[in-house]
Amino acid sequence: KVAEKAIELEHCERKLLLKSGNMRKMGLNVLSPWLAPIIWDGTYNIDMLNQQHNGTRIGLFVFAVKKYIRFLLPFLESAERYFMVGHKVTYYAFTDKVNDVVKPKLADGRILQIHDVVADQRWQDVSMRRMEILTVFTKEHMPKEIDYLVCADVDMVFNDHVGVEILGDLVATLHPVYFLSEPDAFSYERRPISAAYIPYGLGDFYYMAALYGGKVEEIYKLSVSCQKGIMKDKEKDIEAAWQEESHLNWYLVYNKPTKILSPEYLWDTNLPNGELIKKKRFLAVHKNHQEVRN
Ligand code: 2GW
Ligand code: MN
Repeated sequence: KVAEKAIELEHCERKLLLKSGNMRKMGLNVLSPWLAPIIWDGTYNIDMLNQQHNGTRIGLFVFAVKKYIRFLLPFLESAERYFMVGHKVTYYAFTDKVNDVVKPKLADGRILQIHDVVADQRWQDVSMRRMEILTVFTKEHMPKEIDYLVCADVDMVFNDHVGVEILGDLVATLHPVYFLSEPDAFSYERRPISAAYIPYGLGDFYYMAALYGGKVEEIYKLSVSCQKGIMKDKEKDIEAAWQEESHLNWYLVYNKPTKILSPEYLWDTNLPNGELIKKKRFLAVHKNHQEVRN
């Protein structure tokens, strides 16, 4: 009875906190509760950071299988304009149609690697396959080739500066739909049977899997953990609500990111609250879901 009362009180207190609006504005802060910077326009000095990152090698990991191959060229061309301009960049592009890849013109110091990958039947498996590939490449190839790795969805274009301000040990991006939401409204996996389960009351932000990154070693650990979770769920014949995004969010509850990117770094012009987002640096390409997914 006493314990029940305590839980009830705690619940009321949480509700009050949420009502006061403090929590709701979390996604507009410039520091997380554990003091990780949240990167917005004006929170960094790009000239100083560029100097600090003189010589830094950056990888950009992207998957383009089946019909999504059409997004690859615009993605890469926009990256040439806006992504880590002036730095050493290696693109790691994975596709099932290596011979169909049209290569963009690359600036000096930038390399495009194209790798063959199986095309899974189910789109959910395509999306999750990225984690398995990451476990291999962050262990075997990338450690000697790059210092930091950035992982991105391909159905996106760079639309403004995205530079070394996004580099850190472990970096994740606020989901543009949830940055003003209360934590209990986040679309975490809520079934205890899943390895990605996050109970109500836990979790700080809802991150989108369309952009995250970090030191190669950190992405290795992250991908191994997520891949394990995906396989555990498969053995039980279940799948997390948002595939690897759910597992990514689980990992980041227990391994806090050292840097967080604001929705400037993941936006969709169809979304509300766009007036809060001064720079729209990385934009979702509007697609015909029916056509592109079948
Ligand atoms: C095909 C049919 C339905 C959905 C995806 C695909 C598909 C995805 C595909 O045929 N080929 C392919 O290369 N992909 C890759 O998976 C591609 O890199 C794409 O950007 C990524 C994720 O799929 P996408 O972009 O259609 O999913 P979104 O935009 O709804 O993304 C969020 O949710 C996903 C999980 O459901 C992922 O976590 C993703 O990272 C999230 O941004
Ligand atoms: Mn996407």
